[in-house]
Amino acid sequence: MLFAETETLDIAPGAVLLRAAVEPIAAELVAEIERLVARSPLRSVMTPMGKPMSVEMTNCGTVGWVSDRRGYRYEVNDPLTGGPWPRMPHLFRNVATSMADRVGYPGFEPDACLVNRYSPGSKMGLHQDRDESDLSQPIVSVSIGLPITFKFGGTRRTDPARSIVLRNGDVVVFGGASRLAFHGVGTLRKGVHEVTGGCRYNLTFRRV
Ligand code: MD3
Ligand code: FE
Repeated sequence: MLFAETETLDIAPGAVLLRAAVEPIAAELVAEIERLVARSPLRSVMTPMGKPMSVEMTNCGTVGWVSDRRGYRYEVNDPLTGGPWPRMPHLFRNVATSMADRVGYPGFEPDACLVNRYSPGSKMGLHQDRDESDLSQPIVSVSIGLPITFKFGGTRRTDPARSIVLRNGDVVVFGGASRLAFHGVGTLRKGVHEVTGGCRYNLTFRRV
Protein backbone atom coordinates (compact mmCIF):
# COMPACT_ATOMS: atom_id res chain seq x y z
CA MET A 1 0.00 0.00 0.00
CA LEU A 2 1.24 3.47 -0.85
CA PHE A 3 0.79 6.48 1.43
CA ALA A 4 2.03 10.02 0.87
CA GLU A 5 5.45 10.18 -0.78
CA THR A 6 7.34 12.34 1.67
CA GLU A 7 10.88 13.15 2.54
CA THR A 8 12.63 10.90 5.03
CA LEU A 9 14.83 12.59 7.60
CA ASP A 10 17.47 10.75 9.58
CA ILE A 11 17.04 12.24 13.04
CA ALA A 12 19.56 9.97 14.76
CA PRO A 13 21.38 6.72 13.93
CA GLY A 14 18.57 4.22 13.28
CA ALA A 15 15.74 6.76 13.64
CA VAL A 16 13.94 7.98 10.52
CA LEU A 17 11.20 10.60 10.39
CA LEU A 18 8.67 10.34 7.54
CA ARG A 19 7.17 13.79 7.63
CA ALA A 20 3.35 13.86 7.18
CA ALA A 21 3.45 10.38 5.65
CA VAL A 22 -0.05 9.44 6.89
CA GLU A 23 -1.52 12.93 6.96
CA PRO A 24 -3.90 12.04 4.07
CA ILE A 25 -5.45 9.20 6.10
CA ALA A 26 -5.34 10.79 9.57
CA ALA A 27 -9.15 11.02 9.77
CA GLU A 28 -9.48 7.33 8.86
CA LEU A 29 -6.98 6.44 11.58
CA VAL A 30 -9.05 8.43 14.09
CA ALA A 31 -12.19 6.59 12.97
CA GLU A 32 -10.40 3.27 13.67
CA ILE A 33 -9.29 4.56 17.08
CA GLU A 34 -12.90 5.46 17.89
CA ARG A 35 -14.02 1.95 16.95
CA LEU A 36 -11.43 0.27 19.11
CA VAL A 37 -11.90 2.50 22.17
CA ALA A 38 -15.58 1.54 22.09
CA ARG A 39 -14.39 -2.01 22.94
CA SER A 40 -11.27 -1.36 25.05
CA PRO A 41 -11.68 2.17 26.41
CA LEU A 42 -8.88 4.63 26.95
CA ARG A 43 -7.92 4.63 30.63
CA SER A 44 -5.45 6.23 33.01
CA VAL A 45 -2.86 3.81 34.32
CA MET A 46 -0.55 3.88 37.34
CA THR A 47 3.20 3.64 37.09
CA PRO A 48 4.80 0.91 39.24
CA MET A 49 5.72 3.80 41.57
CA GLY A 50 1.99 4.43 42.10
CA LYS A 51 1.77 7.70 40.18
CA PRO A 52 -1.05 8.14 37.66
CA MET A 53 0.22 8.75 34.11
CA SER A 54 -1.20 11.86 32.47
CA VAL A 55 -1.58 10.09 29.12
CA GLU A 56 -4.61 7.82 28.64
CA MET A 57 -3.96 4.48 26.97
CA THR A 58 -5.43 1.45 25.33
CA ASN A 59 -4.17 -1.21 22.92
CA CYS A 60 -5.08 -3.34 19.97
CA GLY A 61 -3.42 -6.48 18.70
CA THR A 62 -2.77 -9.91 20.20
CA VAL A 63 -1.00 -8.37 23.20
CA GLY A 64 -1.20 -4.98 24.89
CA TRP A 65 1.10 -2.96 27.10
CA VAL A 66 -0.10 -2.52 30.68
CA SER A 67 1.26 -0.79 33.76
CA ASP A 68 0.22 -1.08 37.38
CA ARG A 69 1.76 -1.45 40.83
CA ARG A 70 3.17 -4.84 39.75
CA GLY A 71 5.18 -3.33 36.89
CA TYR A 72 5.19 -2.85 33.13
CA ARG A 73 4.41 -5.82 30.90
CA TYR A 74 2.42 -7.08 27.92
CA GLU A 75 -0.86 -8.93 28.54
CA VAL A 76 -3.08 -10.90 26.15
CA ASN A 77 -6.22 -9.67 27.93
CA ASP A 78 -7.36 -6.16 28.66
CA PRO A 79 -7.44 -5.89 32.47
CA LEU A 80 -10.42 -3.52 32.18
CA THR A 81 -12.68 -5.86 30.18
CA GLY A 82 -11.09 -9.19 31.10
CA GLY A 83 -11.21 -10.16 27.42
CA PRO A 84 -8.75 -9.97 24.54
CA TRP A 85 -7.68 -6.60 23.14
CA PRO A 86 -9.46 -5.55 19.92
CA ARG A 87 -7.84 -6.89 16.76
CA MET A 88 -5.37 -4.62 15.05
CA PRO A 89 -7.21 -2.88 12.18
CA HIS A 90 -5.85 -3.79 8.74
CA LEU A 91 -5.21 -0.12 8.06
CA PHE A 92 -2.99 0.11 11.16
CA ARG A 93 -1.02 -2.98 10.19
CA ASN A 94 -0.58 -1.70 6.64
CA VAL A 95 0.71 1.64 7.87
CA ALA A 96 3.20 0.01 10.23
CA THR A 97 4.53 -2.57 7.79
CA SER A 98 4.79 -0.21 4.83
CA MET A 99 6.53 2.55 6.81
CA ALA A 100 9.00 0.06 8.31
CA ASP A 101 9.58 -1.44 4.86
CA ARG A 102 10.31 2.00 3.38
CA VAL A 103 13.18 2.60 5.76
CA GLY A 104 14.77 -0.84 5.63
CA TYR A 105 12.73 -3.20 7.81
CA PRO A 106 11.00 -5.57 5.39
CA GLY A 107 8.71 -8.09 7.07
CA PHE A 108 7.94 -6.05 10.20
CA GLU A 109 4.94 -7.76 11.77
CA PRO A 110 3.67 -5.81 14.77
CA ASP A 111 1.62 -7.80 17.27
CA ALA A 112 0.84 -4.85 19.56
CA CYS A 113 -0.30 -1.29 19.01
CA LEU A 114 -0.28 0.99 22.03
CA VAL A 115 -2.67 3.92 21.63
CA ASN A 116 -1.79 7.00 23.70
CA ARG A 117 -4.15 9.94 24.05
CA TYR A 118 -2.76 13.30 25.15
CA SER A 119 -5.05 16.05 26.38
CA PRO A 120 -3.81 19.53 27.36
CA GLY A 121 -1.31 19.11 30.21
CA SER A 122 -0.42 15.48 29.35
CA LYS A 123 3.27 14.64 29.04
CA MET A 124 5.55 11.62 29.07
CA GLY A 125 8.86 11.58 30.89
CA LEU A 126 12.12 10.20 29.50
CA HIS A 127 12.08 6.40 29.34
CA GLN A 128 13.27 3.44 27.29
CA ASP A 129 10.97 0.89 25.64
CA ARG A 130 12.51 -2.43 26.61
CA ASP A 131 9.60 -4.70 27.47
CA GLU A 132 9.76 -6.35 24.03
CA SER A 133 11.76 -9.56 23.50
CA ASP A 134 13.26 -8.93 20.04
CA LEU A 135 15.07 -5.62 20.09
CA SER A 136 16.24 -6.13 16.49
CA GLN A 137 12.67 -5.18 15.50
CA PRO A 138 11.90 -1.47 15.23
CA ILE A 139 9.08 0.51 16.80
CA VAL A 140 6.90 2.56 14.46
CA SER A 141 5.34 5.71 15.91
CA VAL A 142 2.42 7.57 14.29
CA SER A 143 1.37 11.04 15.50
CA ILE A 144 -2.19 12.29 14.95
CA GLY A 145 -3.71 15.66 15.81
CA LEU A 146 -2.14 18.43 17.88
CA PRO A 147 1.65 18.87 17.71
CA ILE A 148 3.95 18.04 20.61
CA THR A 149 7.67 18.38 21.35
CA PHE A 150 9.36 14.99 21.21
CA LYS A 151 12.63 14.57 23.14
CA PHE A 152 15.17 12.09 21.98
CA GLY A 153 18.44 11.24 23.72
CA GLY A 154 20.95 8.43 23.76
CA THR A 155 21.07 5.03 25.41
CA ARG A 156 22.00 6.56 28.76
CA ARG A 157 19.48 8.68 30.64
CA THR A 158 22.04 11.46 31.01
CA ASP A 159 22.94 11.62 27.29
CA PRO A 160 21.96 14.97 25.77
CA ALA A 161 18.46 15.02 24.27
CA ARG A 162 17.33 16.74 21.07
CA SER A 163 13.85 18.14 20.58
CA ILE A 164 11.72 17.67 17.48
CA VAL A 165 8.12 18.77 16.99
CA LEU A 166 5.92 15.87 15.90
CA ARG A 167 2.86 16.91 13.91
CA ASN A 168 -0.25 15.35 12.45
CA GLY A 169 0.62 12.46 10.16
CA ASP A 170 4.28 12.23 11.10
CA VAL A 171 5.71 8.71 11.32
CA VAL A 172 8.98 7.82 13.00
CA VAL A 173 10.67 4.43 12.75
CA PHE A 174 13.03 3.68 15.62
CA GLY A 175 15.42 0.80 15.08
CA GLY A 176 19.06 -0.07 15.29
CA ALA A 177 21.04 2.20 17.56
CA SER A 178 17.88 4.17 18.39
CA ARG A 179 15.82 1.25 19.60
CA LEU A 180 16.97 1.67 23.20
CA ALA A 181 17.27 5.44 23.15
CA PHE A 182 15.72 7.41 25.99
CA HIS A 183 12.77 9.43 24.76
CA GLY A 184 9.75 11.35 26.01
CA VAL A 185 7.43 14.19 25.10
CA GLY A 186 6.80 17.67 26.52
CA THR A 187 3.47 18.96 27.78
CA LEU A 188 0.63 19.10 25.25
CA ARG A 189 -0.55 22.69 24.82
CA LYS A 190 -4.19 23.57 24.47
CA GLY A 191 -5.29 23.80 20.85
CA VAL A 192 -7.76 22.69 18.23
CA HIS A 193 -6.92 20.34 15.38
CA GLU A 194 -9.29 19.63 12.50
CA VAL A 195 -8.81 15.85 12.79
CA THR A 196 -8.79 15.27 16.56
CA GLY A 197 -10.24 18.41 18.14
CA GLY A 198 -8.39 19.19 21.36
CA CYS A 199 -6.09 16.20 21.66
CA ARG A 200 -3.19 14.25 20.20
CA TYR A 201 -3.02 10.51 19.59
CA ASN A 202 0.14 8.50 19.23
CA LEU A 203 0.13 4.95 17.93
CA THR A 204 3.22 2.84 18.57
CA PHE A 205 3.52 -0.44 16.73
CA ARG A 206 5.62 -3.07 18.41
CA ARG A 207 6.79 -6.63 17.88
CA VAL A 208 6.53 -8.02 21.38
C1 MD3 B 1 12.21 5.62 20.58
N1 MD3 B 1 5.28 7.37 23.12
O1 MD3 B 1 4.43 4.94 23.88
S1 MD3 B 1 6.41 8.27 20.27
C2 MD3 B 1 5.63 5.21 24.10
O2 MD3 B 1 4.40 10.38 21.65
C3 MD3 B 1 6.13 6.55 23.73
O3 MD3 B 1 3.27 8.92 22.74
C4 MD3 B 1 5.59 8.73 22.83
O4 MD3 B 1 7.25 6.83 24.00
C5 MD3 B 1 4.33 9.38 22.36
O5 MD3 B 1 6.42 4.40 24.57
C6 MD3 B 1 6.68 8.90 21.87
C7 MD3 B 1 8.05 8.05 19.76
C8 MD3 B 1 8.75 6.83 20.24
C9 MD3 B 1 8.06 5.67 20.58
C10 MD3 B 1 8.74 4.52 20.94
C11 MD3 B 1 10.13 4.51 20.93
C12 MD3 B 1 10.11 6.81 20.26
C13 MD3 B 1 10.83 5.66 20.60
C14 MD3 B 1 10.85 3.34 21.24
C15 MD3 B 1 12.21 3.33 21.19
C16 MD3 B 1 12.90 4.48 20.86
FE1 FE C 1 8.33 5.02 24.56
